[in-house]
Amino acid sequence: MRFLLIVALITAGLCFAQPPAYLSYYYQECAGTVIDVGYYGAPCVADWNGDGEKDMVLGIFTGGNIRFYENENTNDSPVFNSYTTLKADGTTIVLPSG
Ligand SMILES: [Ca+2]
Repeated sequence: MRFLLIVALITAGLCFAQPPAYLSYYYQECAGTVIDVGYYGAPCVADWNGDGEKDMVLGIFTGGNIRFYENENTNDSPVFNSYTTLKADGTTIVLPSG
């Protein structure tokens, strides 16, 4: 009985599952210039400073720094004009790579 229930759930999932929808990509800019950190950039979007607008925190493989880009516009149309490098106790955070 349990086996039939599992088969029925899988079958229903296959029949009604929708294919994933992907948005097209775009290049994010900062002060009118495309942000290019080389290989293995690791972006994360979150309201970092608590003002209600989603910012971007970007880990950079080369050098191991972490940049903070404050969103100066809305969540639907973010604008980044500068960045700061994250620090801990006044010292720039450097993450080792490799
Ligand atoms: Ca914010």
